[in-house]
Amino acid sequence: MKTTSILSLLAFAVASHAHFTMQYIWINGVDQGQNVDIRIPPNNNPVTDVTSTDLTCNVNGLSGAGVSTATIVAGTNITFEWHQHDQRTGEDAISAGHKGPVQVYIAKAPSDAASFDGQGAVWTKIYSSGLLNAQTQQWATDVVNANGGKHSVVIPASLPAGQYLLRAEIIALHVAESYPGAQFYIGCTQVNISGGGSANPPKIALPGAYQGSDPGITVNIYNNLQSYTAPGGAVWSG
Ligand SMILES: *[C@@H]1O[C@H](CO)[C@@H](O)[C@H](O)[C@H]1NC(C)=O
Ligand SMILES: *[C@@H]1O[C@H](CO)[C@@H](O)[C@H](O)[C@H]1NC(C)=O
Ligand SMILES: [Cu+2]
Repeated sequence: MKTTSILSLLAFAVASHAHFTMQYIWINGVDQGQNVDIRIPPNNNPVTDVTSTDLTCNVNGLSGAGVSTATIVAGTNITFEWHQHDQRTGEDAISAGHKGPVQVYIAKAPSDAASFDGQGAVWTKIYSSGLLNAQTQQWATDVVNANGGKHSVVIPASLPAGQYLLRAEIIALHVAESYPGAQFYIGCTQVNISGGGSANPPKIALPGAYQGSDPGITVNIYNNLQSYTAPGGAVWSG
């Protein structure tokens, strides 16, 4: 093969596997603006080491110094919106080759959300969507892509009032047949929840709960996969 065709193949491979970040939140359908209330990572690369503190809130995500905190009431519908680059149109929101589950976790800060590092068993899973149709191999990521990069969660009304980190996660499994391979895209937003109740939901640690050997993390999705179990356990529905 000529060098030029190798180079164009490489360029295609890079372009078709471009990465993405969580760039907007919407509160009950109202767009809050780009990167508002969000801990912004330095670039759109995924995290691949499930033991790294980058798994919590992406690279540089252990502090929210200088990041604003949204004020919401319990029961609010939060929409997360992801993009490959600093643009909302002109390309796939998340590149179509990235197949996998979409999950949302929430963790209550001991004091304010901006100073919370999210370490320890503090995270409750409130949303998970994975392999939606084994026949057509439709994944949650396909729905996010078709929906302009957006997916939503309703904050359980029974959560106690207080400040929280909300962590959205998309796991891309296109090169996950060996570990490390699965790509963790993570976006954290800071919210101050009023109203609420007195629930004490189950909690896991991130990092901590995920293992490289989890069947939802090391998996070949191109072998007629019939079912998929996302890492992190069951969804708590409030
Ligand atoms: C949350 O809001 C989005 C955007 O407005 C909407 O598409 C979605 O259906 C809502 N979800 C629920 C459960 O209300
Ligand atoms: C959080 O929201 C409550 C209720 O709206 C408000 O009283 C409180 O001042 C807020 N805290 C911060 C730090 O914004
Ligand atoms: Cu990518």
